[in-house]
Amino acid sequence: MLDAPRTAFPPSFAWGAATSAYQIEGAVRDDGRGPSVWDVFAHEPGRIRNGDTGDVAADHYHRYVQDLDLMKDLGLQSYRFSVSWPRVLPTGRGTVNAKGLDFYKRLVDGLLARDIAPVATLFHWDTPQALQDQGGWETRDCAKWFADYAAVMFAALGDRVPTWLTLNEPKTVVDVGYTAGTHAPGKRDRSLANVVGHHLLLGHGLAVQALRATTSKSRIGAALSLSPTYPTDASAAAARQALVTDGEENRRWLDPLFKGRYPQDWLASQAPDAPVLKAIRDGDLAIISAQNDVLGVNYYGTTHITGTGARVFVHPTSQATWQEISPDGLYDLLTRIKRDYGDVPLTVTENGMATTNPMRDDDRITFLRTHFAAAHRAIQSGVKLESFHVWSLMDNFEWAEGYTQRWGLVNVDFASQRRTHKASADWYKKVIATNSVDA
Ligand code: GCO
Repeated sequence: MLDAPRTAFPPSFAWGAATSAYQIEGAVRDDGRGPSVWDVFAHEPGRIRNGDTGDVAADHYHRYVQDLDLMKDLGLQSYRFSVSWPRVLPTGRGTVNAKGLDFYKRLVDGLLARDIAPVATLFHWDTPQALQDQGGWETRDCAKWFADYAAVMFAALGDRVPTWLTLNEPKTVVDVGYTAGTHAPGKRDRSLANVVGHHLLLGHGLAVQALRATTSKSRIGAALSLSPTYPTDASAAAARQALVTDGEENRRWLDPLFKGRYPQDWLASQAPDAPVLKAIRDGDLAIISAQNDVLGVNYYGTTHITGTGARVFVHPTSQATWQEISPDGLYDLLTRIKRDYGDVPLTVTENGMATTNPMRDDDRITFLRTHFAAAHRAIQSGVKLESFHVWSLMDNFEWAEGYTQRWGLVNVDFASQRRTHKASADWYKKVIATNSVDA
């Protein structure tokens, strides 16, 4: 039997996978690491499903060499990880913890030795608890503290990490950490949340400045979670409501970064005395919109909005019930970014699904195949998409869901810490080896 025809990607395209520090590292008290908001939050009763924590997670801190070999075996060309801020700076600022920093030096060296490009995220939600005790991102100072930490990382690894990402999904911190309260730090205050959102963006801008102040030739940008938003019908009301949601989901993050302003309709929707309006100071947006070299796109699915502003699902979901699976949405999103925000080089920094099939995850294969095909169509349409990182390399601590949702290409048996390729890992290995996807 002949093999199915395959869709070839450009020769320079890089295939990767993504993880984040708190979700995989464990070793939360090793070698002088300080606590983050997630350590504290996960240990509060009732916060995480089954009382799970990231104390051990996938024990990657101790098993990183084995994990590097796993990546090499898959053929990964790019690996997106995050740095635990309190591992490097146990109280968030001041004295550097050499042992913590050394872990990331060894990780990066190990990647480079295996010809895997490191993509380092500086903030994947694990604010040092010592800074949270002083208000964390609620205070404007946190943007500066973050840039100082970023400068430490650039001094240590600036040249060896070709791509830096400042923030991962500021939207999730705002919507889930500060509004729904189901992520750390577990607050429920929308007006405070929006202040946090502004300070996160300011931290991004100051970190970009910090990189430019070094001799590093590395590139830098942010990783945003974006969701194309559609009205459910042709009515004017649905169009209006979808625009409001698009403002929250997408434009309030993209416009400051790429246009140097918040969307007018989003600003107008804030109460006249909303604290965020005072938090935005003269000059902030110039800092926030300083030229980005790259944009990381975390894409999980679409959002459909009715004329009354309700979200409805018109496509299937996954075990993660917030996820509406639509590969076409990825095409729409990538082409929209090019159309509305210019030709910034893009990387998919996360895309994947949770499945309940621990090993024979054919649903994940279908998911990835169709999303890779959508990415390919976007490239054909002229989008500068350079690389794709599957979320996730391996099963890990899925935040409030603990270990109940498995997002990995590689299965982790959390009792023995044994790693085993799922069907999707073997399938992805062939994608990478052939730089093509079976149609
Ligand atoms: C994200 C999170 C990941 C999640 C993944 C699945 O950036 O959304 O970075 O940490 O695990 O999205 O929910």
